[in-house]
Amino acid sequence: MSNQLTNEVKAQFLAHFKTEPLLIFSPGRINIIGEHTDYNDGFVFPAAVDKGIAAAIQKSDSDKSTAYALDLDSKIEFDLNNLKPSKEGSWENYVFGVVAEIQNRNKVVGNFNIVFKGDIPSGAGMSSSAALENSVVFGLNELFDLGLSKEEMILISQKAEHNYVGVKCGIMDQYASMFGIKNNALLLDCRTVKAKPYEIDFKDHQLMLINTNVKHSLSDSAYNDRRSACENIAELLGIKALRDASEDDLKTIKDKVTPENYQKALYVIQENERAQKASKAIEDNDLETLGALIYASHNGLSTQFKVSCDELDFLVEQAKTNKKVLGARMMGGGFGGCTINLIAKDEAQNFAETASKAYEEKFNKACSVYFIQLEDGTHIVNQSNKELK
Ligand code: GAF
Repeated sequence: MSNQLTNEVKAQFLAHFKTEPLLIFSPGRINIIGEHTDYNDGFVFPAAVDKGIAAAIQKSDSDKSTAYALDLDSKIEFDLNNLKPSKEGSWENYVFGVVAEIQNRNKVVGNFNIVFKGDIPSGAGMSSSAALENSVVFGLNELFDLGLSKEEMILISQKAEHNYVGVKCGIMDQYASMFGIKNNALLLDCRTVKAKPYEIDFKDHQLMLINTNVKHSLSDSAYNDRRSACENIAELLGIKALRDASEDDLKTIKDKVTPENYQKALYVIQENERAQKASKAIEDNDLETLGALIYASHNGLSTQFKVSCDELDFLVEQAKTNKKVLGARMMGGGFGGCTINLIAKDEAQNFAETASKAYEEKFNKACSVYFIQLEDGTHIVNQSNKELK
């Protein structure tokens, strides 16, 4: 967690609203494997990280509420009794959506002020959206004694994203951001919304992210299209979700779906198996197998599910040329953002440099490398910036 971020939002809050705020830190996430499986009721393997959103929040006596996005230097005043989604792509939809979804649960939120800032680059595929939603719902729950459990809070965050942001996301991002555990990844069963923590210590290997620094447009609509394609195939199969299908089941409807959608469903079924196999590989400390599963995941995302892009494919190909990278794949929704790499510690710096150079030569723009720590989920930060239990 960045103390600097927390200090900054606190200072800005005091300067603008002259009262002591409650400070929240809500992390972004990585995902080791299990991509686009969450909304198919399947398994995912995310972890909260040391990058996220710091928020300063407090009740207000005014008849309006205010949200201030420090990164964008954008401030908005709004009426809690008249919430509607703003235009598509507006940051305030994350805040409005959370408040509206709390209200939909017949809980009463009074006026409040919030100042927030993050250190997750937008479009990196590290869930800055879920981090923001969770910081808002967590803060409001504290301030207004709403009595919401963490499980309820993440459902509110997810609904905000569905109904105000327009992305029909699964539950992975909100879950990982809220329930993250330091030094652990969480094997989350998205049907039961229960996770098993796995301590991550790869000894002489580590995880490293490389951000393509691109986010191709239409990614939200392509995401929603993928989700409906999966749901339609589940319906054809007469099952609740693709999690319940085997490859043999899928063959029975091969002539009823397009070859493209068939491949997408096949990818989901296979990825769901890979996520579970990955947890076994981690238990056995079998990093070769884990790496191979990660490469296979990327191959499926790129050639079957079709959510990769040239920049991501290029970085994964670069990884494959280096024997010390055991696995690499695109991470998150796709169409840009980061690759996640499982790499020997003694090679990380060298690969970061060679991959960055090759990327710049190929695309004429820079990528960014992140070495991340796995951290706890959304929490209150006390005034001396020590985390409260
Ligand atoms: C995005 C979504 F928000 C998640 O729910 C998940 O589907 C992910 O893409 C793909 O695995 O981050």
